[in-house]
Amino acid sequence: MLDNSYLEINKEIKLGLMKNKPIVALESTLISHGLPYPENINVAKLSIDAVRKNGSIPATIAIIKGKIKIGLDDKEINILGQNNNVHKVSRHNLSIAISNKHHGATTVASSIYIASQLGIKFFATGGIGGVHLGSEKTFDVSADLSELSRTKMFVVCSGAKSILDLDKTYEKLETLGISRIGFKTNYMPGFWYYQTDKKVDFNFTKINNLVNFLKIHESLNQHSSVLLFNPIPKNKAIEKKNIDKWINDSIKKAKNNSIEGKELTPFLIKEINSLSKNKTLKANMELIINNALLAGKLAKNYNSN
Ligand code: PSU
Ligand code: MN
Repeated sequence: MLDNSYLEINKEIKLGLMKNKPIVALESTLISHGLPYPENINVAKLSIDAVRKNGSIPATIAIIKGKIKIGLDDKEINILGQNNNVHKVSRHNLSIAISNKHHGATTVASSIYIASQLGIKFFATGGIGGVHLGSEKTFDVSADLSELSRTKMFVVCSGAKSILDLDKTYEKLETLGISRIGFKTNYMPGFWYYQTDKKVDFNFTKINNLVNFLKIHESLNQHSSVLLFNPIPKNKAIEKKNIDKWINDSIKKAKNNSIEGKELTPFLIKEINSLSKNKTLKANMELIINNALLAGKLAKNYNSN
């Protein structure tokens, strides 16, 4: 269990956990390192509203002055959105952030680790991390994947981020025992674009059937998370061929500037937002909020079934 002395859970969530209310955890790296200011603050608040709108309790996770916070107030969201000293915190540097009393934005990996320790079942993000292009040389594979295989969460996302090697990411998910479930899609989504050519393990078209499946996964006591793919709405999606060009150009720039490790994902996203004249930024915002909505709905249904 997590040591209480490093943990601050807000009242509503604490009560919700005690009374077994539906709760959806949200991450904070997308606030501090995935989206620019002030869009990041808007998305953080709109995702919270989206979870609430569908009858669940939102639980955004972050580290503020070395404390793990579950449920953030406006002041804390502002710190994450505006302060330049917010570290990107995954599993490998979680304890470091706490011992140095840093501000930290938690990635999918560290957020689901913390959420699952607390008994929260549902989580929403935009796109998960995965296997990077050129990983055969760099070995750069997001800790999101290994963490998904160690936790038991239901994770709503629009696939893995388009900048990644999505074919390899898809295979790696299977290797790690992580179910790739579509909600109203036969193919794994491509984050900013509607779909890849990778088939989902199953496509559920009805919330009730999906919730029944999640209950079965839970009762089999499989110690791995389920990925629930919710594609970006078709009319908001960007064409893959446009995205591919922006990705190639931004990867070249990253190489020329020796950007690697945890800086790589935020750098590429920022570059592509600028190359696309913020079309990707708009798409990113849409899909994050759309995923929070679905997670809120699923958590609520899961609890009342
Ligand atoms: N989803 C988004 N934008 C983001 C991220 C997800 O729409 O910025 C973040 C998540 O926090 C994810 C992280 O865990 O990017 C992956 O980073 P890396 O590739 O360094 O593991
Ligand atoms: Mn990485």
